[in-house]
Amino acid sequence: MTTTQVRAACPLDCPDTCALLVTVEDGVATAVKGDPDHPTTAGVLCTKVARYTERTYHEDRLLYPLKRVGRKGEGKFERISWEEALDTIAGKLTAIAARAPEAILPYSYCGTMGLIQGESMSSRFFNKLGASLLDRTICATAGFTGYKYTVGASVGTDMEQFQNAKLLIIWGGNPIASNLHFWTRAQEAKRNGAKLIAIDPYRSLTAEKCHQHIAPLPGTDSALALGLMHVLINEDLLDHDYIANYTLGFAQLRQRAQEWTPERTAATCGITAQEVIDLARLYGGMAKAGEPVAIRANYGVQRVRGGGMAVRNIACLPALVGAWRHAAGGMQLSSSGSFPTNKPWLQRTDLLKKIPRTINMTTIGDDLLRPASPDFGPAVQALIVYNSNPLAIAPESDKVMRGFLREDLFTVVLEQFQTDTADYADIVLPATTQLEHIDAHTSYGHLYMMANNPAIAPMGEAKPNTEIFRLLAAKMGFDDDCFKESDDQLAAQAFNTRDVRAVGLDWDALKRKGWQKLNMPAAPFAQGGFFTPSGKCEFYSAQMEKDGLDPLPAYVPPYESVASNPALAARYPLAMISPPARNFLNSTFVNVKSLRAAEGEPHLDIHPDDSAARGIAAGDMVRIFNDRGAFVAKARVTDKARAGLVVGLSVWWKKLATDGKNANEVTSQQLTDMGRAPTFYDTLVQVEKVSA
Ligand SMILES: Nc1nc2c(c(=O)[nH]1)N[C@H]1C(S)=C(S)[C@@H](COP(=O)(O)OP(=O)(O)OC[C@H]3O[C@@H](n4cnc5c(=O)[nH]c(N)nc54)[C@H](O)[C@@H]3O)O[C@H]1N2
Ligand SMILES: Nc1nc2c(c(=O)[nH]1)N[C@H]1C(S)=C(S)[C@@H](COP(=O)(O)OP(=O)(O)OC[C@H]3O[C@@H](n4cnc5c(=O)[nH]c(N)nc54)[C@H](O)[C@@H]3O)O[C@H]1N2
Ligand SMILES: [Mo]
Repeated sequence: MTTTQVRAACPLDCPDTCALLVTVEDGVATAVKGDPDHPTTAGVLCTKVARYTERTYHEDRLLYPLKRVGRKGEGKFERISWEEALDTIAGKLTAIAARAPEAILPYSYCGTMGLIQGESMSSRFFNKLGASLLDRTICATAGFTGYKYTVGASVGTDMEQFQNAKLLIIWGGNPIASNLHFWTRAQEAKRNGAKLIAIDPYRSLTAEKCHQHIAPLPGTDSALALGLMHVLINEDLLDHDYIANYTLGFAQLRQRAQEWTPERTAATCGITAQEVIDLARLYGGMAKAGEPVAIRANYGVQRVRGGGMAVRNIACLPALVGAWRHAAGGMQLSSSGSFPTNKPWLQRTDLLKKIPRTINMTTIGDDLLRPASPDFGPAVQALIVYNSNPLAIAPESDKVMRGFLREDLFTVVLEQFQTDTADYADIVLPATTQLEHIDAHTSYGHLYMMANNPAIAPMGEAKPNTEIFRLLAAKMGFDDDCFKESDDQLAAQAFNTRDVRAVGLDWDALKRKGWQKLNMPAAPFAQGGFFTPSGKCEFYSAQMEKDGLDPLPAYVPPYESVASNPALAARYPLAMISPPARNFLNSTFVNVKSLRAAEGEPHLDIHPDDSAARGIAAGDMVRIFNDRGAFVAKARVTDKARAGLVVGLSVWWKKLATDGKNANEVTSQQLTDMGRAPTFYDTLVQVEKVSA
């Protein structure tokens, strides 16, 4: 028997991007372990990825191309050859492109975060074709935009510093579930005497383990940040030197913050004024005493109407108190902006003959149902889905489903499994997993460039995304040289090695080692150097004004809440959020039996007051509904959900859920204040017991 160890990288949409060691015995991957030498992975994997071989060798893996033989959505397919599949697709796309190439739409997100199996050959293909562009907003663009206005780029505290912080505010994140290796460092900080505070409307696994939990109403974080500014300014818990040298617009901010007394803040957020005052005193007081105070801000605050502003307001706090002076202070939203990549070359944007229209992936429900019009252009006639499961993850699911049901829509799905979305395909193409293909990775939580070596041969007739688009390009007669580049050639040029942060990077060496840290200063903004137009932390943003936004930190109320929409709340009085379940990764892994067993079945956490008022007992099946739709879950009566809030951990595969539906039946397609992002956690519902 020959046994080898292959260096790989976790492809999942998670900040941790772990370095993996894959054990291969006679061509079979038998174990996936965390690389003990990689400083952030430190030999530890989450339960999901520790089971990556279970997923790879799953009996339901798609191994051959399929064509639909039943009705759309029914899930009846027949095996066909690659030749037939590619001929069918190329024929359809060529005919549609001859009339209107923009009628073709790619739909993809982060099934893999790889630079190569994500958007490289696929983008080249769609750019050459002149297909519609996809605005990839489903996750992070609200906060990204708010942070960019304020700080300039997605750069922040290095996660390898957090163990040295003395105060850690975990704001809208549940790292025990979704950022495990940060949590390891937070615990180390705790052992070193740090105080941990969670800000989350729900007592998540993480909030439960922090010293303090502050539970504001969903969508009110921008107000909470303003209230904190009020106290910091009025009690002079400021770093005047830092403000004078490295920030812009303090005088205007001071004035704005006066509007946000602790009492007004408390009333808006549904917390006490004392909580606002105490948090500000602790944060500003410790900073003033020279202690490192850090904020780990995450996605929980972004999935509401004011999601962009919430992140912007939070991002003002470290500059006010001078927390950026310490490597272990400051704030991390995402480290993605630290990586110098060659995306324009990988994606060959220069192949575009003109700039096509852009369709927002968040509003795919509406856009698939939209007829041709001068405003919109042609109706979508062909949809190519890869690295995504829109039937499960996109909001207002009933509309998404109705769009996918259109008989005149030609749908191709590249997948590893027969997902809810694959059920609606005309052609399904089998895709390889991370163990079967090559890739290069950045991270949005740490600062390492990563390489993924293939550990095993492709299963069945599965092919990497890149290869599928290469073959399609050849079928369609695209003969540019860029369609001939191999994955290894692409990966070798994925990083910009002329940039100081990646200088000296050698792809072959990276493949052997697995990872290499970016060359970056430990405290990125200790002496200013923000990436904004002014080079300062912008409390006042002229760019926001140009973009039609309030140039100062402001409160943007939710679309749907008791306070902001009483008429709607009269019918649908409960706020619903649907954050990630620990054992799933968005909708990935829901079909892995051991992980699904750990989650059980779809649940709804409901406060005892709210369940009692509705005659609901623990374990009852309940129907959660609003004007957009309904789904069923099993009630868990618990004060983890504050009164007025219900929580349905997500994202379930519909066909594996109790009633064939999931939380996205009730979420809306309304967009955030900036970044054109979804508002998954800005949803009012009513809940009733399901009669037997
Ligand atoms: N196990 C696991 N890990 C994951 C994922 C997964 O599905 N499962 N998903 C990955 C992806 S794609 C992402 S984007 C990240 C997301 O991971 P996180 O950034 O941790 O974000 P969420 O899990 O969306 O939300 C975190 C917390 O925000 C709270 N929250 C909801 N609304 C609000 C609000 O208005 N204000 C505040 N302060 N808190 C609020 C929720 O109750 C939840 O506990 O995790 C990644 N990691
Ligand atoms: N209600 C609610 N909805 C949400 C969220 C929420 O918190 N609540 N979270 C939102 C967030 S943060 C995000 S990021 C989105 C995530 O939405 P998606 O990015 O669509 O994520 P997944 O549901 O994990 O689906 C990814 C699919 O890609 C496939 N895949 C993986 N690798 C490959 C590959 O190499 N090739 C091909 N062809 N396929 C591959 C997987 O099998 C999987 O089915 O969901 C959003 N939806
Ligand atoms: Mo996400």
